[in-house]
Amino acid sequence: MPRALITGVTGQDGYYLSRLLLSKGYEVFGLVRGQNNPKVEFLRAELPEVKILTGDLLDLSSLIRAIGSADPDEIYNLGAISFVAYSWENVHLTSDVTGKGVLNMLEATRLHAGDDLGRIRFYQASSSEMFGKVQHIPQTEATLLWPRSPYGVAKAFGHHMTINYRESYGMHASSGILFNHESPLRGPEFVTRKISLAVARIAAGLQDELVMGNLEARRDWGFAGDYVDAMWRMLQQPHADDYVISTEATHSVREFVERAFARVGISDWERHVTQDPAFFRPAEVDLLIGDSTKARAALDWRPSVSFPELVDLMVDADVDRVARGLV
Ligand code: GDR
Repeated sequence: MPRALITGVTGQDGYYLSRLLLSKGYEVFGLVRGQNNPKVEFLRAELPEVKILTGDLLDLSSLIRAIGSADPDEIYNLGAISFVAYSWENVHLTSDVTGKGVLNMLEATRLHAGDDLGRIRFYQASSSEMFGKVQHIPQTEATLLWPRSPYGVAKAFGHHMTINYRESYGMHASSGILFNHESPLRGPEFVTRKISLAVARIAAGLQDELVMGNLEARRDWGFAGDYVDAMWRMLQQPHADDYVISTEATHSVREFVERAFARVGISDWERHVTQDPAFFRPAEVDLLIGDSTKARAALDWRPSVSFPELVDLMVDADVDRVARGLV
């Protein structure tokens, strides 16, 4: 039975990846920080087979201990402070967790693997946010990184450190440059879930207004369930590498809002939407669209959920939650 260790297991991707690996017969270990994370209870209830270990990306010795007890064949480093807007307010913490945390995981993996460095396969969750002020459209693995947020800078550090461990030590360390990926499990601070939740509540008469930031930003949005499959495929390759994972379509936040309201039968959506400078960012990533040709060819991967399907499935899930009195 292959063994996998997932950091950030209580996040959206941690859930979908755990489910995927369990369905493939893996023994899955999930790293959580501390005792009081309410999302651990959700994971325990939904996927009780996942074995919970404690450790902190900031604490190298805790990571060495966790890797020692899981003794994994594959490590998926999904743990990070992942909300971009928050990263300006917590620059050092974001740099430490999202950036140096990757180094700690790579180092703990290297120390555990000993002489046989190729025996543990390592996945780093890199991000399209690293492209920032985009230098090429669409973005590929070779596009220059020009991050536009402390989060993006920290992810770029982790990305280059992963490549360096691969090249310096021969580790099987791959970096997935994942574009935005969403699901009904997305946290409500991210724009897609903020919209789907508000639209469901407005449709039910529970609230009247959706307060937004920049409606013109464009993103390449896919479904998280598809993207964790790409992570797994990367680690099944004979050689580690870097891959862009994207749908190759871009849409504005405005289009997301419009489609979400349409799903609940509201056409005069402007009546419900206002904008507040508080939700604008000090520096914006205006346009993301990924070229995932390499992943599609080498990993035989492609997304299965289109933009309108994604909006609809998220809105439907929140309409259902509202009907059940959960949100
Ligand atoms: P992003 O995701 O920063 O792309 O990072 P987010 O959903 O937060 O923002 C997307 C775009 O929407 C604009 N926007 C708003 N965003 C939020 N959160 N709230 C608003 O009210 C709002 N109004 C407009 C933003 O300005 C932005 O342009 C996500 C995260 O999952 C990262 O961890 C990941 O690395 C990248 O995707 C790929």
